Amino acid sequence: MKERIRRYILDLGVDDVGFANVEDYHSPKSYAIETFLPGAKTIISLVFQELDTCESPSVTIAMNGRLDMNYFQRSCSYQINRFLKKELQAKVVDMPYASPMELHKDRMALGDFSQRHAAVAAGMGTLGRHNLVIHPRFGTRIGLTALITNLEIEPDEKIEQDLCIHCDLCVRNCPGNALGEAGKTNVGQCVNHSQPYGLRANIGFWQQFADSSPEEQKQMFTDERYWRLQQAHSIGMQYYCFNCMKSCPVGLR
Ligand code: B12
Ligand code: SF4
Ligand code: SF4
Repeated sequence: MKERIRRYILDLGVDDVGFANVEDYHSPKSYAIETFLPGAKTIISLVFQELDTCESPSVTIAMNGRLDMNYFQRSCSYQINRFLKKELQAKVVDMPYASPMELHKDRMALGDFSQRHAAVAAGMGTLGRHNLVIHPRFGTRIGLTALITNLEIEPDEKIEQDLCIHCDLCVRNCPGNALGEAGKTNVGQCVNHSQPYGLRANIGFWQQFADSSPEEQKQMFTDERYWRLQQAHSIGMQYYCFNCMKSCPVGLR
């Protein structure tokens, strides 16, 4: 059964797949797996290579490549879910790449489910100095997603070797100095650079709007800042920085 599932997934064009027993998923800050699927037994972790667009000096092109990957990844998740249900009568849920996520005041920038912890548990890589998962063949330039099922599938072995070569290029190339402390990403400093038109900027805009005269408010709508906020909002999350991904030399050929 496991090989049949693996073959189906790889034939879709997914770059790699690993299986983990739900008991081997240890992400203290995310919700218990049972809250997503009662009776869950296995996590299926999917790896998608990030396009070379992430290297583009144009952040628009970099983000466009990310969106291409996201659309493909969503389509694969849907097809795999349908396959497992139709062919193996399984219960399956697809776990979000990033959003949607439950939003609570006491859970700032926390996913309901941690794709990184799932990938590490499923033998898809190890954590690097940049706090991202490094895949043995593709390095850091990967996107992660997962499905959870009630099928019992033999887990893959975890990778024991440290794939990070500790060159510190990610730390030095972070424009926000968000990786200064090992094992911890400074979320505020990262967000300022990677999502300059995200929720924080949106709140700032509307606060200023509320304090402005009617004439100033009119001008605010003709400002590039407002247009960028609108575009970022329509995309969902528009990233302006990919430096920690693109500066990591592991897996580059
Ligand atoms: C919220 C979020 C963010 C937030 C906050 C991140 C954060 N607090 O860690 C912000 C906006 C800052 C962010 C930034 C980025 N993100 Co982000 N993000 C997420 C998201 C949606 C949730 C992450 C989360 O909940 N983290 C909080 C909890 C789980 O973290 P934690 O328990 O505190 O874990 C930390 C520690 O526990 C520690 N740790 C200690 N021991 C261990 C052991 C193991 C096994 C692990 C895994 C971790 C770990 O490392 C962790 C990182 O600080 C995930 C998708 C998902 N649902 O998983 C993507 C995700 C992590 N992001 C991703 C990426 C690529 C980015 C960016 C490069 C932006 C971009 N251009 O795409 C930057 C990189 C920042 C960095 N170097 O850390 C990818 C990572 C791919 C990979 N190769 O690993 C993910 C998995 C999206 C995806 N589906 O592919 N992100
Ligand atoms: S995405 Fe950019 S700002 Fe955020 S940690 Fe990576 S390099 Fe730093
Ligand atoms: S850039 Fe160097 S230090 Fe950073 S994660 Fe990659 S190998 Fe490790």
